[in-house]
Amino acid sequence: MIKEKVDSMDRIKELRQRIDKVNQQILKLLNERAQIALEIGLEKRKSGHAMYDPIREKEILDSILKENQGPFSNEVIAYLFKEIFKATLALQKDEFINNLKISRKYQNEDTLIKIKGEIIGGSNTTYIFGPCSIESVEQLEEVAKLLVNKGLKFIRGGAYKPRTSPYDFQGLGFTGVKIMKEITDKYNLISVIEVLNEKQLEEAYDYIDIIQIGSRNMDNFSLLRSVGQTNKPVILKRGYSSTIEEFKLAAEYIVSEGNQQVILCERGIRTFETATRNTLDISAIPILKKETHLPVIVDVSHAAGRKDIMTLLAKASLAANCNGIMAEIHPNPFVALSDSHQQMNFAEFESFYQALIE
Ligand SMILES: [Mn+2]
Repeated sequence: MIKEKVDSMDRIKELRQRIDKVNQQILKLLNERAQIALEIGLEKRKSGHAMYDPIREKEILDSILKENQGPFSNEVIAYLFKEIFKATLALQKDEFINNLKISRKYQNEDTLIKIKGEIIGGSNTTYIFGPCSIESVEQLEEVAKLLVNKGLKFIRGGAYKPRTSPYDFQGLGFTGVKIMKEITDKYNLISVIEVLNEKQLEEAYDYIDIIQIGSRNMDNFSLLRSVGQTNKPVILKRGYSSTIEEFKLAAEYIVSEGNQQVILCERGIRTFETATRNTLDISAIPILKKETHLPVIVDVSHAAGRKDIMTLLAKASLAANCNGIMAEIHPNPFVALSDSHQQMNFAEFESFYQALIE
């Protein structure tokens, strides 16, 4: 009896050792398979083939099941292999995303953008305020004085306005750019101006400090490539109907051309909600910060489209670890030529800004 027990124990021990060995082999083969799949993925991407090929997957599965002699049933084998296929596809995707130049895996340290003695990114909080549109020297100068009084360095203002209707005010164009240059020179400020196309980029380039690519142009890939070939920082706004991955790939367009000075700007996305102009995607902030090394700022004006909740949205964004806040202010929003309802007047701005810095 005792002898039998000892024999059985020995037998189990021996079988377990064989299992251990087979596990090692499966592990090795799984990773060998994954490695080959990664190479296939790379070739597919280069040649423009789709990553997921259901017909090929079915062919593989059929040929495997044909060879199946059990004891596992075909159903179980099919299930196990489908899990392997799924994991492989996810791996191919991860590998691609992690190899992007904007990826945190590609570069672990935060990208710091240095401009006129200021640093955007890292542990810095950057505040960028100004009118929706530049309307006159007087208007922009009033805003500039307010900012200088607060020790703020950045001023935004639209010269080329992407408006929903072609009959709305389209901005002062190059005249607006020159007004901005005059004011930033006079008050030693740093300007942010949006350009909508290559022609405007060329025309305005020497006059502006930071180039903005607006939400409607996030997937204007030729414009992205063009700003990627410049030497100036770029604020890239998220397309209002773009996923985080599409947003990251748009930034990659710029960085892939050699310009790493990209600031990502979350500005709300279009959802079914109508209480706000857009829905501010707070979760995009920690995700972008985690997955990329680029600074992330938040435009609270366009996200909400209403002033009454702007302070709390900005606070929430800062709590989510963003690198800066952008908002629209105007000396007299009632008569503003664009976005009049969402721009803060100076009194509103006072309490807004105070709430953020205290
Ligand atoms: Mn605006």
